[in-house]
Amino acid sequence: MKPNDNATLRRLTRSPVWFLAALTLLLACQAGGGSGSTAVELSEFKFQPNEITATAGRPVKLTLRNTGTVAHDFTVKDLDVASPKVQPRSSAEFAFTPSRTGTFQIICTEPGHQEGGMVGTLTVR
Ligand SMILES: [Cu+2]
Repeated sequence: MKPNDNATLRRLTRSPVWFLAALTLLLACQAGGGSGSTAVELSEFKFQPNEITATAGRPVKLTLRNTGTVAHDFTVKDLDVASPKVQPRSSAEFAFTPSRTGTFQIICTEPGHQEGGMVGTLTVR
């Protein structure tokens, strides 16, 4: 490597962009328990897992995987959190940041699904 390249490398590693990228990665890991994202399976009529814990102000990254035969979503009305609709045999990456602590109900807003038992609990500490 030429001296010039070293100087470029030093400038790059000092750049705030790298710091932000590292910070984002760190936060993502904390929210997802290491892999960066928590897998949640959606089907008729349940969330698996149906209990999710999070930290207020920290992003929660979910991979929503629909293993059922109709569309589902992941909604927490009290926190204004609503995922896009996930079609059968599809996955969607979905992230949100809980604004406050508490225990909140997760539901699927497709007609009849909440009533059918498609509910869960989000605990924000
Ligand atoms: Cu549903």
